[in-house]
Amino acid sequence: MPKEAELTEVPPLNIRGFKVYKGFLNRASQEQLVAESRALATEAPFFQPTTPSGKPMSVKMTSAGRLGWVTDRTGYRYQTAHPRGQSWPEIPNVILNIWSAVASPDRLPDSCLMNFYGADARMGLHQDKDEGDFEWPVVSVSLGDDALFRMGNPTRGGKTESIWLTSGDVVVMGGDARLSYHGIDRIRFQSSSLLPKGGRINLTLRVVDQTS
Ligand SMILES: O=C(O)CCC(=O)C(=O)O
Ligand SMILES: [Mn+2]
Repeated sequence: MPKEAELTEVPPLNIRGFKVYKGFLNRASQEQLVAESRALATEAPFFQPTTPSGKPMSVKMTSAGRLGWVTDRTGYRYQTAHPRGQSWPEIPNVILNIWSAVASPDRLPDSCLMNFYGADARMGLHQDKDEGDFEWPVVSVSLGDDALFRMGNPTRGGKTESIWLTSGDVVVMGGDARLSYHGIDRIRFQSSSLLPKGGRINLTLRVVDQTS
C-alpha cells in the first residue's frame, strides 16, 4: 500500500490541478508494482506503437482495464482489445488503490496505460485528449529510472517547466493541468536499481467514458 502521501510543492505547481507526490510509493510497493507490471505484460505483451504518420514511437506500450490506448496508421484511440485481439487484463487492485488515494474512490479509471522507456526512449509534448471525459484527472506512476518530465499549458508552444520524476513518484494532472501539454525529454538510464536491466515503467490511469 502507498505510504502517507507527501505532496511536494515543486514547479510547475503554479498550474492549478498539477500535483507531484514525491516518493509516494516506498521500495516494497514499487517492487510489488513491478511484479504486477510484469504479470500484465505476460498477458498483454508490450508492442511498439506507431503514430498515425507511420513513425514508430520510442516507448513500448500495453494496457490494462476495459479500454487500452493504441495508435497506428488509423489514428489514436481507445479500444477494448490488444492489437493481437484478446481483451486487456484487469487493472490490479494495488494500482487502483493509488488512484483512489490521490484522485477518487468514487469513479475508478477505465484504462491503465503502461509505457516502457528504454535507454533512448522519450515522449514528445502532447495532450491527453482521446478520452470522452476530462472531468477526472490523469494519474501517472513512475517506476525505475529517473525521467525529465516537461510540463506546459493547454496551448501548444507556450512556456514549459521541467522536473525530474523518480521511482515511486505519483503525478496528478487535473483541473487546468488536465489538458496541458506534457512529455518526457529523456531518462537517466540505469539511475535506479528497481529494474535490474535499467529502464522506466510509467503507469498512466485515465477515466475514458463519460460518467452518467
Ligand atoms: O511517462 C510519463 O511520465 C508520461 C506518459 C504520458 O504522458 C502518456 O502516456 O500520455
Ligand atoms: Mn500524456
